[in-house]
Amino acid sequence: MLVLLLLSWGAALPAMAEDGYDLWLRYRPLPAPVLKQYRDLGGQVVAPAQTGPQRATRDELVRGLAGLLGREPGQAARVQRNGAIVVGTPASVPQLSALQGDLEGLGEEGYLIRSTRLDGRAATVVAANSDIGALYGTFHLLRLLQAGEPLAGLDLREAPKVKVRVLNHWDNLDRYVERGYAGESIWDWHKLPDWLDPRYTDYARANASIGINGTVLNNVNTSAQALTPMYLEKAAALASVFRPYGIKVSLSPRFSAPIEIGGLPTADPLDPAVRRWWKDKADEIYRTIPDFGGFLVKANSEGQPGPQDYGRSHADGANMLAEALAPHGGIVMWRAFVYSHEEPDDRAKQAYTEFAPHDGAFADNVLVQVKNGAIDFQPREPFHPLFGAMPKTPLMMEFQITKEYLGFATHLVYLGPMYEEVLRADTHARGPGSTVAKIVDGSLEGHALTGMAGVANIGVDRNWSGSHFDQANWYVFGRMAWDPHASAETIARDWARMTFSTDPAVVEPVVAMMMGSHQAVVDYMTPMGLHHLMGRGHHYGPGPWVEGGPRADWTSVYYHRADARGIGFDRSATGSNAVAQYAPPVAEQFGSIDTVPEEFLLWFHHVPWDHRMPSGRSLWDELVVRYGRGVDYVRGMRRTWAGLEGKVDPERHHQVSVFLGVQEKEAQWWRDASIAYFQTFSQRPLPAGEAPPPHDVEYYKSLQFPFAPGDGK
Ligand code: GCV
Repeated sequence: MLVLLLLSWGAALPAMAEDGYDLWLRYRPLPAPVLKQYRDLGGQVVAPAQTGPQRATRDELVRGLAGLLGREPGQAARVQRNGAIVVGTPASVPQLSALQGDLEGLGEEGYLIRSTRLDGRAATVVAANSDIGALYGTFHLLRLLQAGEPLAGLDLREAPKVKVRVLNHWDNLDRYVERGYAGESIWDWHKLPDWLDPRYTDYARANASIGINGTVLNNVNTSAQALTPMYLEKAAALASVFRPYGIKVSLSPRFSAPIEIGGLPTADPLDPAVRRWWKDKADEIYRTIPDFGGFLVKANSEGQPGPQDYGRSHADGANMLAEALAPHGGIVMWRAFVYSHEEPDDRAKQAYTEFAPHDGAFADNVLVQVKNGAIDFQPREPFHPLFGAMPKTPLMMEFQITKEYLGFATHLVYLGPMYEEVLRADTHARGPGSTVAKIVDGSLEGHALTGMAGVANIGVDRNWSGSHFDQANWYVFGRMAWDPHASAETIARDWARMTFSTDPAVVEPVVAMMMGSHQAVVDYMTPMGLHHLMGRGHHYGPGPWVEGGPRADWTSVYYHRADARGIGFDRSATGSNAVAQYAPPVAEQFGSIDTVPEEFLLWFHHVPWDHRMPSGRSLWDELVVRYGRGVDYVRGMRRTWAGLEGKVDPERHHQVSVFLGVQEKEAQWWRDASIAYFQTFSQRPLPAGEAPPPHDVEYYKSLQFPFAPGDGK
C-alpha cells in the first residue's frame, strides 16, 4: 500500500547550537535565493513506508525537506514544476514500473534520479531495484538540495563500484578505542542489548548517506569474548538498528577463540574439532544475526594468534573460517598487515613475502585486506606492492580514517587527496593504466567480490570524530568506497557545502585549505618519503631519535637511517630490494635515484646530504625548506579560517580556530625537533633565512607524553 504524505511542517526550526552532531546531514533552512528554485518542491511526496528501509527513507526525506525548505508544504502544493517527489521501486510504487527497463544494470544498491512526468505531472523521481537503492538515492537527492543544485532536467544514474564498503572500529569491549581520538567507543556494550542509544540510528543514517554498508564492531586486536552468546546478543541489537539502513554487522574473531571460549586444546585450522567449532559458532551467529556480514581477522601480527602458530599458512586460517561462513553467505576479510616475529627482512617487504605466494589459494568468500602502504598508515606511503601482485585474489583496500600518524584529532588534514593518490597509482600489473582503483573495484582482474575498509575515527565526542574537519575524512572514505575513481576535491566541495554553507565565499576557501592540508602534514612531519618518526607507542609528536626496545622495526632510526653521509632507507637493488616487489616499470622508476618521485625519495634511497634536488638545493637544504613550508601552510590556514569569522557559526568557528592554533604549534615543534635532530648528522648550516630551532635536540628528546590518547593496550 502506498502512503501519500501530505507533509505538514511546523514553522521555522528553532535556532540550534552547531556542535557538529548533525555531521553533513544538517538540513538547515536554505538561503532565500536558493530556496526560490525549489518553490514547488515537496508539495506531494510519494514514499511507501511498509518496510524498515522504506520507513528510514521516508523519515529522512521528511526530515531533510522540512529542514531545508523550512516551510509548510501546503503553501507549495501547486505541484507544478518538480513539485512531486516519488521514491521507491517498481514493486513498491506502481507508477515507477514504467522505469523498470531503465533500472537495469543498477544492481541491488544503485538508483536513478530523474526529473520527469508521472501521471501527467512534473515530478522528481528516485527509483531503484531495492529499498536500499531508494534510500541511497534519497540521500543523493537531499545532497543536491543541500548544495542548492537545480533539479530541472536531472537525469542521474549511480551504482556502487565496490561491494563491501565497511568501517573497521578498533573498539575494545571496555569502550577503549585503539588509535581513537574522539572519546570512548560509541558502543555502550554494558547497556546493550536493551538500551539502543539514538546515536546508533544517527550513525546508521550518516553511513547510509555515503553508501557505507558494513561495520566491524570490535577491534582487530580482539578478545574472544566478542563471540560469546552474551556479546552476540548485543551485536544483534545493533544489527537491528542498522538493518533498515542497509548496514551489516561483522565481528573480529580471535583466532584462538576455540581454546579460550571453546575449551579445545588447540586452534589449529586443520584440526577437525576446531573446524567443527567454527562451523557451530557461525551457525549460532547466523541464528542470532541472520544478515551477519562476516569476520575481519588480524592473525600472526603484533602478537595476535594465528595459523602460523601451528605451522599453517594464512590461506589455511582464512579458508577454515570461510568454510564456516560460506553456507550463510558470509565473508572473511583477512588482513595482510603482518610482519614476522623474527624480523628477517625489511619490514616493508614482509606482507608481500607472506601473501603473494598464496595467490589463488584463498576460498571464494575471502578478501585479503591490504593497507594502502607497506609500512603502516604513514602520512605518505607509496602504494602497497601487493596491489597488482595477487591477481587471483580479491584485494580489499584498508585506509585509516582516524589520524594515528597525522596529528590525531587536532590537525586539520583532509585525507581525500591521500586516498586519491593511492587509488590512482598505476601498478602496471597488466600494463599501463592498471591503477589501484581498478584492482580494488575488481575491474582489472574481473573480481565480483570487492571491498574497501576504513579504520573509523568515531567516538562519543559530540561531533563524533573529535574535530569538525575530521568528519570530512569519514565522509570522503564512504564516497570513495562507493566510487574509488571519484575526485577528492569534488567530495570536499560537497562536504563543505553540506557542513558549513552553500556560500562560495565559504566553500571555496575551505576546499582550498583542505586540498593542500595533506601535503602540509607530510611536509612538517615526514617530507620526501621519510616515515615512522613519531613518538614511541602513542605516535604523538616527533620522535626521530627513537631507538632500542624490543624490535628494531618499531624504532625511528631503523627507518630514516641518518648518518654522516646522508639519510633514507635504501630499498633499491643495492639495499633491501623492496622495489623488486613492484611490476618492472614501477620497480625501475622507484629503484633509481634519478627517476623516483621526489615524494618517495627517502623511502627508497639513502641519499647524500649534498645530493642536488630538482629545485637546485642540496637535499639538506630542501629538507629544511619542506619542514618550513608545512608550517607556513598551517599559518595560511589559520589566516583563511580567521577570514571566515561571521560566515561560519561561532561555535564551530571557535573550535576550528583553536585547533588550528594547536596544529601550528605542533607543526613548528615537528619542524624544530626534526631539524635539530637531523642536523646532528648532516652537520650543515641551515639555508639562509631559516630560523634555528629554539632548543637543542636533548630538549626535544626529553619531552614525554605518558597519557597521550589512543595507544594500544
Ligand atoms: C590495531 C598499527 C597501530 C596498531 C594497530 C595496527 C594494526 O600498528 O599502531 O594500533 O592495531 O597498526 O593495523 O593492526
